[in-house]
Amino acid sequence: VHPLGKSPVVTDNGKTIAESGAIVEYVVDTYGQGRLKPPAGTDEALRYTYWLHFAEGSAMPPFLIKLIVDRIESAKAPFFVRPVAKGIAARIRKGFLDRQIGSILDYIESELGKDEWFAGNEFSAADIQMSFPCEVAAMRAGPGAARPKLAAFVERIHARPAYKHALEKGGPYELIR
Ligand SMILES: N[C@@H](CCC(=O)N[C@@H](CS)C(=O)NCC(=O)O)C(=O)O
Repeated sequence: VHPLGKSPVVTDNGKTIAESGAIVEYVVDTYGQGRLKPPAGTDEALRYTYWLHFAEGSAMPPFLIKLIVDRIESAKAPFFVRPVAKGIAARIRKGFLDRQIGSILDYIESELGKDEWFAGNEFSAADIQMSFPCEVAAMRAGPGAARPKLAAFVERIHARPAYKHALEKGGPYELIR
């Protein structure tokens, strides 16, 4: 098990690998047989690497901060602390978070307008890695969201037989609101 106790972690051939991006790269390199990754040296390969890192490096952190800020706001606290906590949470949200999340989602929406998938018109492991932040975003935005391309991307991911197979094997999961 990983020392930080986080998921996902996989063990394969005596090697234990943590960090979703590293796991995806390991699986693609070990079992992909050239699939799920654009050929080296192409523009698509550059986009592939970019989105593979963007998912956990840039897209997820603001959502994590939002989760913490939401928790601070709803945490049990003595009555005289509560307004202070709420005030701080509101300032972080208004002064920073809403804008950050909004611009990341607008950016993803416009990028998804270029091609069917993140690294071009072929499905790749970058889409697998981006599916999690997009799913979080779509869930928070709710149905009929203002970002239809992002919502459609999540639907395309969910419709893939491999995604359904993974759910059958691993069981359903629930995202924290
Ligand atoms: N950047 C890491 C994030 C790992 C992570 O934070 N995983 C969450 C679940 S999605 C977790 O294990 N949280 C439990 C904890 O932090 O104790 C990755 O991509 O693998």
